[in-house]
Amino acid sequence: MSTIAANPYEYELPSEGKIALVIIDMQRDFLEHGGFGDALGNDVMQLQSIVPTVKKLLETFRSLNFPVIHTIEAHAPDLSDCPPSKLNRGRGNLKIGDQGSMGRILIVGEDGNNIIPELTPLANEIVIVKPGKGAFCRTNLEEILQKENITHLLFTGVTTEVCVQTTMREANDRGYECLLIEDGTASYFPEFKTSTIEMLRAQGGIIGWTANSEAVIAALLPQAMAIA
Ligand code: C5J
Repeated sequence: MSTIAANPYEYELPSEGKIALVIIDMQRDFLEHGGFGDALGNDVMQLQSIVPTVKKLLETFRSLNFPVIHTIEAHAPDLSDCPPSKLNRGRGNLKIGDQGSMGRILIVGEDGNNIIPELTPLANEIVIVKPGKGAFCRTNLEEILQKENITHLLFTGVTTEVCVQTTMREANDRGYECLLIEDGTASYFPEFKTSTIEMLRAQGGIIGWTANSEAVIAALLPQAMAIA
């Protein structure tokens, strides 16, 4: 049985099901000036540092022909999928649906809603457009995972304590074996990232595991040799 060196203990790679890389919300809205993150008063540069690591993980999964799932937080142009509780929260200088420098904030199809160019999905990769923080809420993600026989999920993306953590908790409750890649996730608040990592893996891995990208890649590459 192959394992990833992880915390709180080794993470076993699946012998029957499949493992997928989940890249949460690496979209311009959160990583660039003029988007939703910026409108809420955050320093978007905090999130840029993980781009090379996520790209390396993405390239590793692509080289192995393993499934990749990208998510995008987005709403319909008429905001019919955006509850008032979300729309009216935050009190930033722009609200969801307002016109910003990259188009309407957090609206599907607008420039700011695109995944950053370095991580643009390939045609065969799964893209989940989600109106909530969690990727299972009002999407067909669970159906896709079942259909593809995906049982193990490795999480990257932004922001650690909001959409990444919410999705990992949703996945854990649905029975998926979840691991958060520590250097593949970022927050506008570094201390929130640290706390999230600690709370997810506490109590013997109550929500799942954490590991760094080097350990993940080191464990996966021999799989490529086995496949070849
Ligand atoms: C937020 C996200 N922070 N992707 N979204 O609103 O974490």
